[in-house]
Amino acid sequence: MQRITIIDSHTGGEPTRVVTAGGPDLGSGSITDRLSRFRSKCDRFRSAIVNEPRGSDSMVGALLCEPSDPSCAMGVLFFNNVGYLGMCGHGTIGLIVTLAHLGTIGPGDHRIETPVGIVTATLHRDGSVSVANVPSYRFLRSVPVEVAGIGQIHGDVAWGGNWFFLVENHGQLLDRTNIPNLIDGCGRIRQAICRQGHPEIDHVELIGPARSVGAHSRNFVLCPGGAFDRSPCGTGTSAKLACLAADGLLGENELWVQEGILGSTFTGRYRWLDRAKGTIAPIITGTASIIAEGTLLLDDRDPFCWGIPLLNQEIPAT
Ligand code: PYC
Repeated sequence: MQRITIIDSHTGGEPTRVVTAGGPDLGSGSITDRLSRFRSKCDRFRSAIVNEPRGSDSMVGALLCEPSDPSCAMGVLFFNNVGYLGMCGHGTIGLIVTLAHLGTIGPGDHRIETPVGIVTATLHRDGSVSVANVPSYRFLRSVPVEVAGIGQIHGDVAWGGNWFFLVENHGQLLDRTNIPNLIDGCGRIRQAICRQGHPEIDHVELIGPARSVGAHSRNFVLCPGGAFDRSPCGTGTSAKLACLAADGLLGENELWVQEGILGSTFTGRYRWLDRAKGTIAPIITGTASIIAEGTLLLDDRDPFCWGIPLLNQEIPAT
């Protein structure tokens, strides 16, 4: 019987499961070396930790590792029901709140190595967390895509630590009662944009008007494994900020309150890194709540010991 200790939290409704002991030993080397070892040699641990029967399609796992960059306090690998995420904004907020809960860290800045770059997470005295994310940018503006059952739509391709296709003219109601249609529509959009030569896009983000006072827009984000983000998506909000900056619709350090499909919010702002190239440094602020402490038991005699993956989903190429 193998034992893996975990702490679960949620960030605006989106779950994060931090492995605190018993995870796979990924050896040494760069964080990308360890990610490739996780993927090629220990992938069944990923599935066992986040998939049913111990987890769910929306669960994001976080495995801490020694940073290879000595300026970082830790390294982290994020994973989900079908594979690995370059970065995860809600997961970083959940990780920091988890480490504060354990007493491992206190208020202040914490540099964290991820496979797509270093981020700095600041734990504030009120318990909220700001994540200075990796450099983000819009790659393509208003790309036309012919989507089966929907017709032609236009969207922006942008990087915020993961690849996003952001769509405004989708004609869908961004309401939780419409979630099955939103999942179906975003799945079709992702298929169409991937077939059109952008297989790197693993998240689709629909944008619409905000509902709550003080928010600037609402989104719905479909994640690579077919689950939707319950939070406003930290990397998706970073991609959105890059598009707003490129269009001149949001100034440096102006606040942007992004609402997710459940109404929970992240507050974003940015500063320019390279105005000519359209590259920004986004900062996303949110809160997380601890919801469980536990031990996962892995018994090889259990036919579902290594989780029940969604068989119809492709593993993204991250
Ligand atoms: O918050 O960046 C995020 C995220 C990515 C996938 C799920 N959440």
